[in-house]
Amino acid sequence: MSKVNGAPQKRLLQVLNGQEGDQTPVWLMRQAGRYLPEYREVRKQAGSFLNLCYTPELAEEVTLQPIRRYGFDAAILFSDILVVPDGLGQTVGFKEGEGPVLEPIADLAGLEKLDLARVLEHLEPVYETVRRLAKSLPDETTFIGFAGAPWTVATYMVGGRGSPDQGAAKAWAYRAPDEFQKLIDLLVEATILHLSAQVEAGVEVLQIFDTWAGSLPESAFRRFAIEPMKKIVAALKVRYPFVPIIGFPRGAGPMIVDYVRETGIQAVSLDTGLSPSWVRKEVQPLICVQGNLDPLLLVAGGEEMRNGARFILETLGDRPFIFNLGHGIVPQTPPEHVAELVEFVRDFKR
Ligand code: 1CP
Repeated sequence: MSKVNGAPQKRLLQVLNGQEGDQTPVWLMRQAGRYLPEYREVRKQAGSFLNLCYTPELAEEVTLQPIRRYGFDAAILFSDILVVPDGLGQTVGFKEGEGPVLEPIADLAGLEKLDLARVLEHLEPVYETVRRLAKSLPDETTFIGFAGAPWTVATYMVGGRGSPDQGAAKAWAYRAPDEFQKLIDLLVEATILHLSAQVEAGVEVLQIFDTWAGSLPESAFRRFAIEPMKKIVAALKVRYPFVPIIGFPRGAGPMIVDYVRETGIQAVSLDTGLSPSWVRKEVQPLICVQGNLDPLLLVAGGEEMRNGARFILETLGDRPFIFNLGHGIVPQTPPEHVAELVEFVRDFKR
C-alpha cells in the first residue's frame, strides 16, 4: 500500500479524485449478503431484514464481513434502498425468498400519507451504523453510502414489489405524469436528506442506484432518471463539494452518455450489457468508470471468469477505473470465487 506522511492511502478515493494509483481499486456490489455463511448467521439472529438494517451493531458487523474476508478497497454501508419509503411512512416488509413487499401507492391520496418530516428520525439507526463504521473500518478502506434513485424507488413504492417491467409505475407516469412527478419530487427531497445525513455521519463517497433506469424510453428517461439525479447531485455538491458521487443508471445503453454529461456525477457504474470497448471510446474520456463483470461469471469462476475480468482490465484499466460487477453478487456465488477474482484483479499488470 502506498503511504503519504505515514498515513495509508485510500485507493478508491484517489481514483475518484483523479490521482493515479499503483493498483486498480476493487469492490463488488452486494458484497455483503446471502452468499456469505456468516451473513446468513447474523440475518437469522436479526429476525427480519429491516431489523438487521436498523440494528447498528448487526448492520456494522455485516458491512465488515466482506472486508475481513477479501480486503476490498471499499465498504458499502449495509442497508437497502427501501429504507427511504419506510422512513416516509409507507408500510415496507421483506418476505423470505420473495424480496420486498410494500403497500402500494397508486394515487394522490396515497402520496398524502407520506411524510418527509419523519425520514431523518426514523432512519437514525442507519446513521448510527455509519458513525460506528467510520471508526471501525480499516484506514485504507473507502466508505460508501448509498440510496436508490427516485425512479427505481418509485417502481417499488407504486408496484408494491419487484416486477419484470415496472408496469405499475409506468402506468401512472404515462397516464398522469404531473401526478407521478409529485412522487418523484418527494423522493428527490428524501434522497437529499438521507444522503446528507450519511455524509454527516461519516461516509466518504455516495452511490446512487437506478436499477430500473433502462426500462424508460428516451423522453421518460430524461424526465424521471436524468432530471431528478441532476437535482440530487446539485444539492449535495453545494453542501459537500468534495464527496464524489457514483451514478448507476442500469440498462441506460447509449443514453449513459447524456446521463454522464448532464447529472454532474464523478463516476459512473457500468452494467453488464455495456461493451467495454464502446465505453472506452464514448464514456471513459468524460468520466471515471466502474464495472462491469457479469455476476454470473463470478458464479462460474475459473478460466471464464478470469478471461472476462482480463478483457475489462485490458480495455479500461489504464484510465480512471474501478473494478466491480455489472450488477450485484447473486446468492448462489461460491465465496472462494470472490477471493480468486480479487486476487486476479490485484495481480493484474497493465
Ligand atoms: O433476506 C435478505 O438477506 C435480503 C437480501 C437483501 C440484501 C442483502 C436485500 C433485499 N437487500 C440487501 C442489501 C442491499 N441492497 C445493499 C447493501 C449490501 C451490499 O451491497 O453489500 C444494497 C446496496 C442494496 C441496494 C438495493 N436494494 C437495490 C439497488 C441495487 C441492485 O441490486 O439493483 C435494489 C433494487 C434493492 C431492492 C431489494 N432489496 C432486497 C431485494 C431482494 C431487492 C430486489 C428486489 C427485486 O427483485 O426487484
